[in-house]
Amino acid sequence: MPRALITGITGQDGFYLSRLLLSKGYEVFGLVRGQNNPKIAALERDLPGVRILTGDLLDLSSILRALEASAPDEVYNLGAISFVAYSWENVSLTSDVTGKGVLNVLEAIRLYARDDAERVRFYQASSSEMFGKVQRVPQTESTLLWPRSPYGVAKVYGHYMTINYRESYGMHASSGILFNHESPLRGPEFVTRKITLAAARIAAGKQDKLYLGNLDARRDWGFAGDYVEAMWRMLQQDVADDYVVSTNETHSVQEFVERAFGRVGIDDWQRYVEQDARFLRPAEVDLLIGDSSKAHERLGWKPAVTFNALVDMMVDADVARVRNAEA
Ligand code: NAP
Ligand code: G4F
Repeated sequence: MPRALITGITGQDGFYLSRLLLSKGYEVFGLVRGQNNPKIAALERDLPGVRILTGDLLDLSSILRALEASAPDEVYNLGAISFVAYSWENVSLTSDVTGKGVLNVLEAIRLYARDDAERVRFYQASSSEMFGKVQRVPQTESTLLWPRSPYGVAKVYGHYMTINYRESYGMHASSGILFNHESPLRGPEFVTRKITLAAARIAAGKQDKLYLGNLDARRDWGFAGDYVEAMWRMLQQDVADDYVVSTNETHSVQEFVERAFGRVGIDDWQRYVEQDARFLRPAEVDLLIGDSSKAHERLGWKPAVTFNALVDMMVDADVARVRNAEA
């Protein structure tokens, strides 16, 4: 039975990846931080097969202990401070967790694996946010990185550190450059879930307005359930590499709003949506659109869920939550 250790298991991708690996017969270990983290109960309820280990990306020795306890064949580093807007308010913490945390995991694996560096395969959750002020459209694995947020800068550090450990020590370390991916489990601070939750609540008469920042920003949005399959496929390759994972389509925040409100029967969404300067960013990433040909050709991966199906799935889940008085 293969064994996997996942950091960030309490997050959106942690759920979908655990479920995928459990369905493939893996023994799955999840690193959870903090004392009595309330998310542990939800994890035990939703993914009863997962074995929980405590540790923090800021603490190399805790990662080393987790490696010794789980003896993994594969490590997926999904843990991060992942909310871009928050990264300007907590620059140093974001750099430590989202950037240096990657080094801590790589170094812990190197120390743990000793003279057999390839023994533990490593996945780094890199991000299209690294392209920032995009230098080429669409973005590929070789597009110049130009991050526009402290989060993006930290992810660039983690990306290059992953490549450096692969080149320096022969580690099987891959970096997945994933474009935005969403699901009904997306945190409500991210724009997609903020919109779908508001649409459901407004339709039910529980909310009056939705306040948003830049409606013109464009993203390449896919479904998280599809994207974790690409992570796993990367670690099944004989040779580690870096891959863009995207739908190769771009849509504006406004298009997302239109579709979400239309799904709950509201065509005049302009009556409910207002721009609020609090949600504008010091530096914006205006346009993201990926070219995932390499993942398609080498991993045999392509996304199944379309933009419209994704919006509808998220709206329907929030309508059900509102109906059940969960939101
Ligand atoms: P998420 O839902 O925000 O989950 C982040 C996870 O990181 C949570 O489990 C969180 O734990 C954990 N974490 C935070 N600080 C930590 C620390 N100091 N030590 C250990 N764990 C810590 O993120 P996601 O959407 O699943 O994304 C997964 C990864 O992919 C992240 O690295 C993200 O930056 C990256 N990524 C995401 C996207 C996307 O569109 N979703 C795109 C590209 C890359 P708590 O629950 O305890 O806070
Ligand atoms: O949903 P967002 O906060 O996601 P963002 O910044 O693109 O980051 C997400 O995707 C990255 C991959 O490219 C990940 F690495 C990262 O961890 C995260 O998962 O914002 C999307 C867009 C932005 O342009 C933002 O300015 O929506 C715009 N937006 C407009 N109004 C808003 C709002 N974003 C948020 N969160 N809240 C608003 O009210």
